Amino acid sequence: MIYRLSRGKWIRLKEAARRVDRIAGDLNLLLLVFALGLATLNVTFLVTQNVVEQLPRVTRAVQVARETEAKKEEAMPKLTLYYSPGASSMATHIALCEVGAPFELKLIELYRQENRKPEYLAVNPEGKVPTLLVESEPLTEVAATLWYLARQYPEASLLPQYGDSEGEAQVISWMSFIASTIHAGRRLGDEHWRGVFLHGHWREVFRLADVRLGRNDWAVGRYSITDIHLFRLFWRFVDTLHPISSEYPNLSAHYDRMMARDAVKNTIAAESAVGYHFPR
Ligand SMILES: N[C@@H](CCC(=O)N[C@@H](CS)C(=O)NCC(=O)O)C(=O)O
Repeated sequence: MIYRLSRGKWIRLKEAARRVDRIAGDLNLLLLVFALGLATLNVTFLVTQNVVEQLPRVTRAVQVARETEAKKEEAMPKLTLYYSPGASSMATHIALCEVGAPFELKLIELYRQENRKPEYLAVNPEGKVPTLLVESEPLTEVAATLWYLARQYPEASLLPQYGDSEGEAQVISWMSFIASTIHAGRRLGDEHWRGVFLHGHWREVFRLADVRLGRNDWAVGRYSITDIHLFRLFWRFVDTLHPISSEYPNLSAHYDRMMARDAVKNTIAAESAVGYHFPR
C-alpha cells in the first residue's frame, strides 16, 4: 500500500525530525560536558592522592634540609667586625655582606680615638681597624680578613678556583700591591701647599693601578676579594680628591661596577647612617 502524505503532514513530519535532531545534538553536548567533568574529577582525585602520599616524604625532606642548614650555621664561627665608617674595615664589611654570613658590628670611632683605648688595644695592639673576631680570635689586616672570608664561604666565589695556583698568586700579587703601595702611598710624600695636602704620590700610585687594571672588568679575571680591597681605597681617594674620571678611566669604570653591587650598597648605607668623620 502506498501512503501519500498531504503537504501539511509532510511539513510537520520534517519539523518533528528537526526537533529530534536538535535534542540529540543537545544530548551529545550534555554527554560531552559530563564526560569532561568526570575526567577532571578523576585527574583531581589522582593528583590529590599523589600529593597526600608524597606529603610525609616532602615534609621529611624539608625538615632534613632545615636541620642541615642549622647544623651548618652552628658549625660556622661567630664573626664580629670592629670597624669605623669609611675606614679600611669597610673592605671587610663588604666581604661579609658578599658571603652572606651572620656577623656583629662593633663601632670603634677613629676620630674619637676609641682605637687607642685599652679595651681595643687588648684586641688589636696596633690600634687599627679592621679587626675581625673569629669566635674570640682576632684576625687583623684587610687582606687576611678577606682571604679568610673567601675561603670560609667558597659558595660566594670570591677567589679563583681552588688549586688554580696562578690565579691565587695573582690575587696575592694584587693584594700586596694594594696594601704596600696604594695604601701606604697615601701617607708618603704628604707635601702640602697653603695647608692643603696635594697627595701627589697617592695620585701617582693610582695611575699605576689604573694601568695595571687595564680594560678588565675585574682585577684577576673574575670578581674577587682583590676588587673589594682595590675599590675601598679608590673610593676613599675619590671622596678625598674628587679626581675627574678620565684621569683614571679603568679605575672609574671599576668603581661604577662595584657601586652597583648589593654588598657595596648595603655596606655604604649602613656605614653612612652611622656617619663618616674623615681626617682631610
Ligand atoms: N695594614 C692595615 C692598615 C689598616 C689601617 O691603616 N687602618 C686605619 C684606618 S684606614 C686605622 O685604623 N688607623 C688608625 C690608627 O692608625 O691610629 C690593614 O690592611 O688592615
